Amino acid sequence: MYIERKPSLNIDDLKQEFKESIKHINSSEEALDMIVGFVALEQLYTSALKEISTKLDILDDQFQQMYKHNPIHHMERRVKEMRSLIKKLDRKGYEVSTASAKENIFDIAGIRVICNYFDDIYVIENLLLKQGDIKLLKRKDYIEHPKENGYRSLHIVVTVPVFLAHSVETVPVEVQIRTIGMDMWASLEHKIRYKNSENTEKYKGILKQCATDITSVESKMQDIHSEVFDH
Ligand code: 0O2
Repeated sequence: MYIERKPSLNIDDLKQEFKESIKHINSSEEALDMIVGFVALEQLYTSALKEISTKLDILDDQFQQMYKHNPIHHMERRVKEMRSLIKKLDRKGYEVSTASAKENIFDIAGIRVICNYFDDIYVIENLLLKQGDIKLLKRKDYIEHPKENGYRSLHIVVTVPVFLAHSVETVPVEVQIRTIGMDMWASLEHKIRYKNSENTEKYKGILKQCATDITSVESKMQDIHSEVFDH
């Protein structure tokens, strides 16, 4: 099952909001070129997400067939909205252009893989990275090294070739792999942080405790599952 977040676009709002960061654009023709470029970029990264999703679906299906177990509970995927992409380029001091976005931003296409058990995370990672057309660009293991606030998840950025009518593009996709418990924690923490910074401080301690409790429950569940079903 996929949960897909669709980007929305309003050109007048964008012009107003990003007056400063796109002031190097002199004519409406150049502005139009940039918008067309960003739309093409969205199409390209959507295609890369489809390629990665299909690979993960196939692995999950084969696991079910071989071991009667689905490592993947569900997946969520999204292409970064143009507004967030421009904001990120701006925040990091990069030029606001499609060429700069392609060169500098690695999470334009993002897929979150929610696994049933802890071990499934590394099974999925290994099987994906073994594929000949997949290259690993970046890896951050926030499970082995959780963040100070309690955040846990495995992040990898991989490239996948996308075959177009007249060219082949190598496109980066950020894959976040985590368990159901880690996902539940991250969703609540993200919601609180984006809604209100006062609450972020207020719930910091309890959230960190929740992260520890979730880890403990999930590792007990993993042990039971391994004892009963691994042979
Ligand atoms: P969204 O809406 O999820 O896309 P960069 O990606 O360049 O900003 P970096 O250091 O490579 O920087 O990023 P990192 O550490 O790989 O993490 C980026 C994404 O991981 C975030 O995306 C979140 O989705 C998730 N993440 C990282 N830390 C936390 C955390 O403490 N709590 C939660 N809930 N999620 C986290 P964005 O950009 O925030 O937004």
